Formats: sequence, C-alpha cells, structure tokens
Amino acid sequence: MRDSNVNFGVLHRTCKLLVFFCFVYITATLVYYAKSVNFRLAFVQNQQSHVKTDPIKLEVKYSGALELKTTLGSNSSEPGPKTLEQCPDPSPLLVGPLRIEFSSPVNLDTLRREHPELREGGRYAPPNCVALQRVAIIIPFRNRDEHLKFWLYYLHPILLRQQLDYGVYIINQDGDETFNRAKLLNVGFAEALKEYNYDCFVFSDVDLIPMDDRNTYRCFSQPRHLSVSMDKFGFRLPYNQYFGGVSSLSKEQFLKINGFPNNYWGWGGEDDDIYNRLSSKGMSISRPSGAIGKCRMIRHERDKKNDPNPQRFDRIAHTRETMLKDGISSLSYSVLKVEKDLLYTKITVDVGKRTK
Ligand SMILES: [Mn+2]
Repeated sequence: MRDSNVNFGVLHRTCKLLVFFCFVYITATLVYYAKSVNFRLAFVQNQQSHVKTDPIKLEVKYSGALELKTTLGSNSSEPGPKTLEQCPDPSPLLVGPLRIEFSSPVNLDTLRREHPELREGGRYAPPNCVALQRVAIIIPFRNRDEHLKFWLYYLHPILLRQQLDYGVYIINQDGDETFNRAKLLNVGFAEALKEYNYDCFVFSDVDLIPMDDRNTYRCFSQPRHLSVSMDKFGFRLPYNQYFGGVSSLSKEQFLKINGFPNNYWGWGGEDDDIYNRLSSKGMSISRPSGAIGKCRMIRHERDKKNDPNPQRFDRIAHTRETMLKDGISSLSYSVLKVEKDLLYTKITVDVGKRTK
C-alpha cells in the first residue's frame, strides 16, 4: 500500500515536469516562428525596394546587369539576389557531344519560338548570373543563306548553354568583287564594338558547326583555335600552324596584332597571315582537345568570286613588315545596311575593290 503511494507521487511529479517542458518547448517554437516571419517580410520588402528604387547601382557595376534589371522588374514578386554572381566555369548546362547533321532542312521559326530569351540582333545574356565574357561572334558572309540557317539552328542553343553574354554578327560583303574574308572580320570587330563593350571576339566561318558544347566559344589567355578537328580533314589538324575555320581573340590580343590583313582577296592565306601576326607578337595558339574540338563542315562547292588567291604565298612571307601598316588601323569600308533579326545582326558592307 505504502509502496504504491510513493509510486503515485513520483508519477505525479514526473507528469508535472513533462507538462512544464512541453509548455517551454511550444513557447520557444512560437517565439522563433514569429521572429522568422517578421524577418522574411522585412527581407522581401527590402529586396523589392531595391529592385524599384536602386537601378543605378546595377548599372554602374556592369552594363550587362542593366538589361537584367528589366527581366527582374517584370517579375518583381520573386525576390532575386541584389547583385548577381559570376556564372560558373564551366557552365553546368553543358551536355557534351552533339549530333550534327545537314540532311534535313531546319526551321528557324521554331528556334525563335523556343527561345524567347533571345533579344533582337541575336543577343543574349544569362539572367541569373554575370557571364564570364562578353562575346561577339563574327561571321564573314555572302550568299550562303542555307548554311547560315544551319549555323543559327545549331549554335544558338549551344551558346545559350555556354551561358555567354553574346551577340551574332553576320558581315555581308556587298557587290561581286572577290571575297575578302579577313577584311570582313575586321569590319565585324569594329561594328560590334560600336554596339556593346565586347571583350572577346569569335571569328567563325558560316559552314562550321561544333560537335561538342564543351568547346566554349570564348577567349583564353592565348589566342584560341576552336575548329581543331574538322570532319573535312579527317578530324585532325591539317598542319600545326593552322588557324582557319573558327578562332577567338580577346580585344587586347586582336589590337596587339593590329587586327587582320585587309588585302587578301580570294580564298586562302589570310589565316596564315593571322598566325604570323600572333607568333611575331610572341603569342601562342591555345586549343581544345581533339575530341572536344570536333566539328562538321557543310559540304559545298567553291563559291564564285572566291578563287584561290595567287598572291597569298608572297603576302604570307612578308606579314612582319606589312602588319603594322595593314590592319584594323588602316581599315576603311562603308556600311550599306543593318538588319536586326531575333537570331542575328546582319551588316551589309562595301569593302571596296582590290587594288592589284
Ligand atoms: Mn567552307
């Protein structure tokens, strides 16, 4: 009898203690919850007021972020970070090897519909991070609309995944004078810079498509040759100094060599001249691995008015003497037309006539 009384007393005290702890626990939880709600409200208000009243801060830091503000503004219920971080390198969106084929025609309207994030002129910048580089892609062009369609169809999704702040410039040679690839590239450099503060330039033939999106269309500490294993050459470099097809130079690297030659009319040689310019300034060529640098060329006949340039060997032999006089510093041309599409900016230019 006595024993059970004692037991009952112990049980009673234990229960009281338990109820007390439960009370403390619930009170503490309620207090913390109230605090966190308050904090979250204040945070959201703070963020919204920044988006609304503080656009200048973003603008001063980085002109690319200004465009970003408009996307944030249209969606201001979603509290975004105040200043964006740099995009990760490499981009986490890359998928690796790609299937590239040219047997069936491609539809650019589908591409336009599927990528509303593209802006007029073939421009894009990632919305959630600051791109590592501002890249102008320059394509020398004349009468190759079929190739351009494939290029746009394949390249835009790749460039989007590479999270670049980029623009696509088609530099169209007017008239029927012999084609001048390198001069068109110079024009592209000059025209793109008038539009935006690009820090990297990718120079690409219209008929070359990378087969792996890890081959990032950006610049490196040395000039980059991107089309290192073309199907046309059995997926190998034709020779060690080869710099044709697709290459990239930072603004600084480009200016250091006075840009490209203006006097290579017709097919061939200008890429070797560019190589000579780079090596004479002590630069070397950086390249992706043969596997990542695979690319396909759209098969085609030699264009009319782009016959092999007979003067090319003589010119290449004298690059070192001519490069200071002939280049971006001596460039002259006139712009005849600028067309803005969602997928590209097309600039038609008069590059003049060959002198001899
Ligand atoms: Mn070609």
